[in-house]
Amino acid sequence: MRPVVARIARLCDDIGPLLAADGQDTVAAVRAGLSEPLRLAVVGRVKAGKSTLVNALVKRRIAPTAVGECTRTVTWYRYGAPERAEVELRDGSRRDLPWRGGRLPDSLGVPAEQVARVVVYLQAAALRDQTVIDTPGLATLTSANEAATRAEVFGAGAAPDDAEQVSRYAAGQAEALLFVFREAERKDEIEFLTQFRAATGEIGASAVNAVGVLSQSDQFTGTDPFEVADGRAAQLAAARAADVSAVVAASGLLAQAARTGRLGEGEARLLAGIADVPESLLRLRRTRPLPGTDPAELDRLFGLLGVHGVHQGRHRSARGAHELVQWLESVSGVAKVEDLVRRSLLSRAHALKAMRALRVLTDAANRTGLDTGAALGLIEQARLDPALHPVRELRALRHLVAEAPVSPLRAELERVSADTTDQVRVGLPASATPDDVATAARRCAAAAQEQAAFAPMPAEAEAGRVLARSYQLIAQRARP
Ligand SMILES: Nc1nc2c(ncn2[C@@H]2O[C@H](COP(=O)(O)OP(=O)(O)OP(=O)(O)O)[C@@H](O)[C@H]2O)c(=O)[nH]1
Ligand SMILES: [Mg+2]
Repeated sequence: MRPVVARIARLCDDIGPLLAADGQDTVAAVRAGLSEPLRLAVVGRVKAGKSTLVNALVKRRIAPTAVGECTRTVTWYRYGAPERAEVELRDGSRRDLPWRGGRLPDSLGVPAEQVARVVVYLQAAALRDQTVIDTPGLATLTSANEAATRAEVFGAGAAPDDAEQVSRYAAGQAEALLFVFREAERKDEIEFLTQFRAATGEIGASAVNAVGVLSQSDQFTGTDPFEVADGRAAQLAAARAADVSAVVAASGLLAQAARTGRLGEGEARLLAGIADVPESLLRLRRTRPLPGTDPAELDRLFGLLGVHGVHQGRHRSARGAHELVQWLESVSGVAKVEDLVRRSLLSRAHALKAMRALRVLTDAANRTGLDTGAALGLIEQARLDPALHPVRELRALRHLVAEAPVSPLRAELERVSADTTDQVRVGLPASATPDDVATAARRCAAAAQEQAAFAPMPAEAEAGRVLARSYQLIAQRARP
């Protein structure tokens, strides 16, 4: 166990006896969650393309993307064997769901208001280091069912008399967020983030725990829709720098088609066969069927690939399914999404887990403390422990990005707070000796201290102080 996580585990053990029974349940759940993969919630407005993207990331066509009950519930995709699905009810009980052909059933067999979430266990490589949480699309952030989604994902926003529910699900929530935007310019997409932030406050999205995807990039207009989408994604990232660390454009649909094994040689042949048909005739295919092609098969292809995917994919199919799938994978941008998640979120998984755990434990102490003062005292003690320094780094980074986004300290703090080696943290090659590391770390600490002293903004001063401490700790680790 990493020191940061081990320290939280010890805090859980110490604090449990000071809380009432439901607080103890919360603590037990937090402790159990420490050894699990990072929980990444995929959130966004209704029909943004969340579930399609989840399928692409998990490489299974499992998340329902049409209509049906399952698109209205929170679904967790976790690593596990045997592959199965269960529904967890609000009273805490669980029921197995029928699991035929690796698909979720259309109906959950229980009234929707009793359902807390669906949990699907898959042996998918992508789930080894992240649990992906697909959420129902939010139209606005005001209505009651959306408050329930918020409570499930963040433990925030539930009515105060709902304390029991909050505590039960407090343990079951996200540690990182992936926002899915459908269009860059739409006011309600932008407002969504702002409202989301207001509704979730301190614990909501920030540049340390959230990334963005501008989805459906195949649908943008222009000779190269993907290029247009990339430009919009960059604008969106600049405008929302405090809410998400970056935004990349992607087509979940094309990625899903490439990765979920439904494109074979038959499909490639069909596409290659219509390579020379004018687009105008393809559009009229329903009223004027194309000679030699099965209209139902063609429709199915349009469903799998969308209009742009079919039009362009026709010219990438002559050499068979392999060529087509490779093209889809590369234009879909899904690898950029994975890379962003890895760099910005998975690389900080332990600190993100600790950050959320501290918040949940503080909540539990305030709400259920038998001796609240003593419980809060233990939390304070833990916060000051050098083992929890990674959490202070994340806090400082969050403040810095919000208040002084172009500060030169940002890149430094990002590098130091990432899950990497002390050599990299102090800017040395992997071959550097402990002595080299200690010397460099002391030099960096002095520089950071000086920056803190002369910083014009409070967030920069904080960043400088925290960095100085980070370097001191590195020096101590190198030469105890
Ligand atoms: N062309 C295109 N269509 C997409 C893409 N992603 C999703 N869609 C379509 O958009 C519709 C909604 O997709 P979902 O993935 O279900 O969206 P969602 O955000 O999960 O929707 P809710 O959960 O109902 O809010 C489906 O018909 C998808 O096929 C994409 O990248 N390109
Ligand atoms: Mg969905």
